[in-house]
Amino acid sequence: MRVDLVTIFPRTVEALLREGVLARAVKGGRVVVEVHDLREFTTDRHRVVDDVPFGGGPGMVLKPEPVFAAVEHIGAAYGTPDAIVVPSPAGRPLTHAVAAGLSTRAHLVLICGRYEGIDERVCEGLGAVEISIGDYVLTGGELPALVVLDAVTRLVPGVVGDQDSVAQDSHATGLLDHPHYTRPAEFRGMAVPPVLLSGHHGAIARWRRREALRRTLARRPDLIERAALDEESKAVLDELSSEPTEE
Ligand code: J9T
Repeated sequence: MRVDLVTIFPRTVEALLREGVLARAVKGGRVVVEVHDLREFTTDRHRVVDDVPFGGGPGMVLKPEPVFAAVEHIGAAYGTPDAIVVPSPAGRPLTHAVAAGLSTRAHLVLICGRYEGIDERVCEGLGAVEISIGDYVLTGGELPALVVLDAVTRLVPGVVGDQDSVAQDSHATGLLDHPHYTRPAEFRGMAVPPVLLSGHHGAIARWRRREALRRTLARRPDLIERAALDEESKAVLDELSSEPTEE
């Protein structure tokens, strides 16, 4: 996968890309990321990338010309991208399904906005899709662009060593993940649930499913409504619904 990221903070983004799983993916050669400085695509002496909004109001809007120039430069050098993503609080929510869809594309462009927003003609004229990482506003598109990049690249085969762990993650299954424990078996008076020490794989699998359902019911009941549950999970859920909740 090739990812071109356009930002007015190329050095900050590059520093963040040098660490962690993302860095390993990049080093392993499965994902190639190039960071582009939006100001390089301005034509005026002051390298201005924003302007006041038509119609008035607070804040500044990212101008369309440098963004189009950056995307055209990327297209000329590396071919037309398969998707152009603009992180925006007004976008469609980033979900596992959205990340999985993007992870099958060979070439992505991420455009980081600042200010109040990006001129609407970027999305209209470039066919860019706006994606939100949650119901809150940030000061810039760099962190959400890296969130999108992280969520997408870890689904690219070979980026995360153990694909089984990726398949069982929270949200990949449609439910929140069950709790995890490691040694010691008792820590500061808190014991690991005995079933996990039993070596009984069937019982462990049932406990994990029950705890995943318990958490999802308590924290994200909206996910329960959408999850495709088998009959056994539905029966467990009925039991849990009549138990007092702790969370
Ligand atoms: C400037 O970008 C944002 O504030 C942003 C982007 C993506 N998702 C959000 N929830 C916010």
